[in-house]
Amino acid sequence: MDQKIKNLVKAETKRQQEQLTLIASENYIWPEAQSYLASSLTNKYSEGYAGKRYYPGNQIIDEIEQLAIERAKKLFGVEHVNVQALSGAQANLIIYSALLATGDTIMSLALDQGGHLSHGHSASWTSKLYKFEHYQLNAQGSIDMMALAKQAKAVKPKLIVAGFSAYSREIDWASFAKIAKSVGAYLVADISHTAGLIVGKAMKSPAEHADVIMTTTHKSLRGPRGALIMCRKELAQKIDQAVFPGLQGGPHDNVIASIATTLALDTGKAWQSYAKSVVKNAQSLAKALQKLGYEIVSGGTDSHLMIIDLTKQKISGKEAETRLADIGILVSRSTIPHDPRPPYNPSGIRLGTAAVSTRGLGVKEMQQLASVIDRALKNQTKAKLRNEIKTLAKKFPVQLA
Ligand code: DSN
Repeated sequence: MDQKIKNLVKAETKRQQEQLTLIASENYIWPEAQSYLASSLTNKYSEGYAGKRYYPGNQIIDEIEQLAIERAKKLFGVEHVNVQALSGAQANLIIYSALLATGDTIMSLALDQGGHLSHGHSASWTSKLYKFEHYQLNAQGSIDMMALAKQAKAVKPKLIVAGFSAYSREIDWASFAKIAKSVGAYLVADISHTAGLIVGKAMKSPAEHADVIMTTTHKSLRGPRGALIMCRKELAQKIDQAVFPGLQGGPHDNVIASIATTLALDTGKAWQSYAKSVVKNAQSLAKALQKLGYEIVSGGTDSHLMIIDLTKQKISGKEAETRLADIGILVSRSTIPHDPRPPYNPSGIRLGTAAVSTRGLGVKEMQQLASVIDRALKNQTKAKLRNEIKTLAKKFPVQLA
């Protein structure tokens, strides 16, 4: 037995139990879905797709992958699904490579406005392969659709990415589709953050508007770390070939089984009520923080997340992240629109309620969290606040393996 690793995993499990994560991209995997990650499926090689593999012994793997695909198709209301992409950043590169030639123009939201690294940030390989033109948020922190339409006409992109990592509002999928169509561009919806809320009917779906939809599976969906690429039938072959053999080798079959189970669990009234509680909690937390004098980018949220602009408080995002982590609340530093500070030490923090809602915290606890956050940012006694968070976490245990 590797006692060192065993003890470290035990310590991490205890940390997760005793702290509260408001990191918007984190959640707790369904315990049953987690169990399949450690199954015999991890031993198998299965390059290719059901019925056409490059290794023998894949009849059962075929059935598992087909189940994951069928469940995703039904849940998201899409025509074709690839379940093999290993992560979100990888999946985005796969999509670009499937639909574009290198050097083609992509329009997306820049990282400092809420986009993702793989949406063409200069540090991401995506920006070396494609030409990115970033659209902007307006002064209120929402997407300026009029400006976007004008820009699209001017730069004539081949692809437009909508769907973000640090943007709290509903996305006008129909207008995005109209703009993309008007310039002959593909519309790609990156719903990595909000997929669980969309299938829980707490947010609008891009299914009838986007050419391709990408989501990671470990955020609001509560699955293992992985990704789904969904598209219209006509694009299926391009996408599948870009995954394998284009950019990946053997799929992680243990993860695919775990994704299949996750998709079965993310259904029905119970899931819808979870999704609603995530949004309700985010809105309550945002309101409570506003009452305490904090500025929320765009004035609120329609989703699980919010960005707090700490300029007025004269605390950097990194400093706020440290102060809160010190008392057992995890948030992530975040740029604010048109941030004068760099991404490593930006002007804001991003908070999300998916994980705390999984633990069962509700509106009442959001008021308490807002008050603790305020007191921590005002540097009140850490020991007392740490204790308050530990007690709250203990009251809402989460099933961890
Ligand atoms: N790291 C994820 C997030 O926090 O949004 C995206 O990759």
